[in-house]
Amino acid sequence: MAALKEKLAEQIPALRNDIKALVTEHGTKVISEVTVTQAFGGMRGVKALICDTSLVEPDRGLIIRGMPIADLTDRLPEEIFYLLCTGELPDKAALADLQKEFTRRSRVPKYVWDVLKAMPPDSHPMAMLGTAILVMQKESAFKKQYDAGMKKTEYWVPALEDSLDLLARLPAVGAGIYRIRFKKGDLIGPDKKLDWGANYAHMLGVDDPKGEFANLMRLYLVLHSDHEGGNVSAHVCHTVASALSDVYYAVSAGLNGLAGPLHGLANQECLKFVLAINDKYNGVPSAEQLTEFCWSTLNSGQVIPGYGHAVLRVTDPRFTAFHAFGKRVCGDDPVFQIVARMFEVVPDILKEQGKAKDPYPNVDAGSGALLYHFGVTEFDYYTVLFGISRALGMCSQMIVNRALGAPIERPKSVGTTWVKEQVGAV
Ligand code: NMX
Ligand code: MLT
Repeated sequence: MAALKEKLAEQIPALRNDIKALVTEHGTKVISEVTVTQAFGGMRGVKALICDTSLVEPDRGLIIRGMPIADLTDRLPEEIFYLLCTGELPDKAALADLQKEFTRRSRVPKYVWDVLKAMPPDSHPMAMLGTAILVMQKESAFKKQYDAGMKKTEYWVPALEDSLDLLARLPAVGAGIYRIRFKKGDLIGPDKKLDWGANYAHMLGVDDPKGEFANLMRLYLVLHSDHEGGNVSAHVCHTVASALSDVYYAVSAGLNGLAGPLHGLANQECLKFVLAINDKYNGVPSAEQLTEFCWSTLNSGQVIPGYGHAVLRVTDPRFTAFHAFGKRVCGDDPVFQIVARMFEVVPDILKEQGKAKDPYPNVDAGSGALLYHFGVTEFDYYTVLFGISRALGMCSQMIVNRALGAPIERPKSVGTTWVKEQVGAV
């Protein structure tokens, strides 16, 4: 049995007993309430979802299984996946075993390339990613075993199988989408000696004489891996999976949410914004010019992409990690310098405007400038990178939820009239 599966098999009985005891002993206790503002306001802050893979603290940001993301930036994405699933970093043998699993499962079926090549040439890369995943649904081990008859306690096993298959193929699928969609030439095959992130970098075909692009890809894939359970993509994925839809259906659904400009697409919007500034001022603007640009954006009713967050109330530590990477690798690049100048001026502007509850940069504020520096200038592509990383989180959440027997999601909705009656507003 592979190391990750063995570790999960060892942990799951105790986890199940723990939750059973918690619900039996404390099931009627109240952990959150819902106000009218929250019900009409996107359920912000309502604590009604369980996610044990990671937590987002408003004043600290992402914490994966008790470890702040800032302490994990030198790790490989594969290690993060193991950590998300089990709560422990893998030892050398377990990591090598997981990497072997990914290599063994990495061949992308030819029909995926046929479908991608048949899509309209101006398809958005996120539509291509979702399609590529959905078209592989017929491979699902979960679907096959469910149809054959499977006990609920076994659900996590084919969910893990499907997750490993999907994650193993995603770097090749993502790189293939880049090369097909932006006419970069033939597909580049995997190099079996490389780790998950470096292999993705290799298959994209980006010139990387110093290996820094591979480093950026590893960092990128670590930083975007998970962000607890309430963000749009994780929540959608969980809801779809709760109907016992398999990993392929659930992850592609989650990615459709990630493709929205208020969520993962903000990284492409952000670079668009930075390049518009670069064009307008013919390079890095002064603080005054940038302030003027931001105010005209806000006054025309648009958001400043890459700033604000539904949960965070401090600079996103994932932005801090990208910023540090940029300072080290491309501090003199004007596009990076615009991102750095925005970090100096935008929080004060948003504070003065007084609308955004979080005036600080989020993960999307700086990642595009780094990709741009390495020649990945097609910013429509950026959310695919986010999505491939976030598949680590979506899959690990699903494996854990299957293990714990999470039920079908079905909260109660009410109408506006009911709310009015409830609060005495009629
Ligand atoms: N620029 C301008 N206005 C903003 C911004 C911003 N960056 N962020 C929030 N606001 C506005 C927001 O539109 C809302 O206005 P209104 O009352 O007119 O509807 C008001 O401030 C209050 O919003 P918040 O409660 O602070 O934010 P909320 O939790 O609703 O939304 C985001 C969070 C992330 C959707 C929001 O901050 C935003 O639109 N940011 C820009 C897009 C972005 O960077 N998204 C990426 C998020 C990270 N990710 O990868 O998913
Ligand atoms: C994420 O990484 O999913 C974003 O920061 C959005 C969120 O957490 O709501």
